[in-house]
Amino acid sequence: MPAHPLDGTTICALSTPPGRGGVAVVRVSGPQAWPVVDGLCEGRLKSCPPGRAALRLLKDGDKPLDEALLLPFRGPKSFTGEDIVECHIHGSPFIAQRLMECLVDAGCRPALPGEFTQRAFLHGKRDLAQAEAIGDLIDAEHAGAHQLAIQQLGGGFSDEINAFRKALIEYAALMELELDFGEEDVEFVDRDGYRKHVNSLLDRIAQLLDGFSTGRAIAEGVPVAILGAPNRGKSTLLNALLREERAIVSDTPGTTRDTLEEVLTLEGIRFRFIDTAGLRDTTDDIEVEGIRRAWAKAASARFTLYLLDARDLSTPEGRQAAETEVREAAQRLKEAAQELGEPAGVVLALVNKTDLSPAPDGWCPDGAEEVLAISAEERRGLEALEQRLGRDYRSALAGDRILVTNLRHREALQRTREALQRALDGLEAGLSGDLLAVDHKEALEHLGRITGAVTPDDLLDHIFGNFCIGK
Ligand SMILES: Nc1nc2c(ncn2[C@@H]2O[C@H](COP(=O)(O)OP(=O)(O)OP(=O)(O)O)[C@@H](O)[C@H]2O)c(=O)[nH]1
Ligand SMILES: [Mg+2]
Repeated sequence: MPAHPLDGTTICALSTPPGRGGVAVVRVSGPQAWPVVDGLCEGRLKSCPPGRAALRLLKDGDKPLDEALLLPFRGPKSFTGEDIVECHIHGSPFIAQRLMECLVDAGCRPALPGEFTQRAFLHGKRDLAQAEAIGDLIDAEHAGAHQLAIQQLGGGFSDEINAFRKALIEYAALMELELDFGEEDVEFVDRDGYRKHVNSLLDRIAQLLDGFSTGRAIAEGVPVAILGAPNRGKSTLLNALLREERAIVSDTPGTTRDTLEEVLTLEGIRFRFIDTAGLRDTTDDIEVEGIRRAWAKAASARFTLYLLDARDLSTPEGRQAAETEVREAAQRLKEAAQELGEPAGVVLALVNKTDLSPAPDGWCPDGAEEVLAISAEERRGLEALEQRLGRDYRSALAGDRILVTNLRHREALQRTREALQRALDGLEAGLSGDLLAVDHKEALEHLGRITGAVTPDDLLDHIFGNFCIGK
């Protein structure tokens, strides 16, 4: 069992990555933070004003350990809301380890993962969604993920959830009143007003849930599957996008046998390009499995680049065959996405090898949102392709739009929606206030879990257990 974060202990941790570096930071938080560090610098911390750095000699017994820059804070004006001393030491693994040992000998406890942030939450310095945003911020490896985390840290999402809750709490209070006056058959809740309010809330929740797949794709990398019959140039396209000879290219159909995934960041948006085995009828077991994987990857991708060979499109018959091919592929992907419970991705038809034959003018098969002419081999048309792929994601990030990226938040919103829907159904069915109140309260509880206004026991351990130690 992890120790309770507010058990009165003082915790310490190396907050910078282990190993050699210019500076390392050891953080100490809790009621004994000042006295313990004071003891290591011969009582010379006491005189430091909170929030001001001081250069002090830290001692290991009677031997000097390091010259350190100490940054003390007094709770509640600190990150955790408790007394904190940050010790900026020289980045030697030995000094960091020795300092940690001295702190533990003096009565501190090594912090659990995320425990500083957890204490910040428990002291009301951050709500849960903001605390989670700190974890996302640390994990952000590219501009898109960083921007989403910064936005959530700013508290816009929390403010909105709190506003939802506030209005629902007012209704809950009126429902309670109805219960108190149960015998007298009085209605305090204006049924029409309630219906309107809940409906507008449901609309907004639907918007937030719609944004989830976009937000998630930005945070994790937008999956883009490259699909099509053998020899159309799928692997050549992957290599051209990556500017690297990553996949094997040859004029033997069926060269690529398995899916191959590579990450590429284009103007701040991270993409995961997936090259796949050429689609064709075959009895070769390995190829059959490769093709199955190709469809599976495309089904959950946000984009499918469906490759065609420009030479096949020079005749009406060729174009017709391609139309059938693209339409059937798009239909299959749509059904597969439905089965996964995800929105279908966008299919773009890519007419490749336009260096050998021109792309037909104004031609767009059903099922494809757009046709782009390219030559993977000569790297032509790729800029337009990259622009098209990034367009929606860049605009999603550009506005103030709140994008939900956290699975936990999505689940809470879904449950809120279900409970509110039940409350509305009950209203239509003329259920009494007490029955309405059950679903209404459930909705409130699920909303409350997002910001931490409601926190079941295991929730916090689960969330903060995934954080880094020292944060
Ligand atoms: N002229 C021309 N040739 C291309 C172009 N793109 C690909 N090729 C050639 O087409 C052949 C097949 O290319 P690949 O990239 O291996 O095709 P693939 O779609 O990955 O094929 P499989 O892995 O078998 O499904 C190779 O000889 C490439 O050099 C292009 O834009 N123009
Ligand atoms: Mg290939």
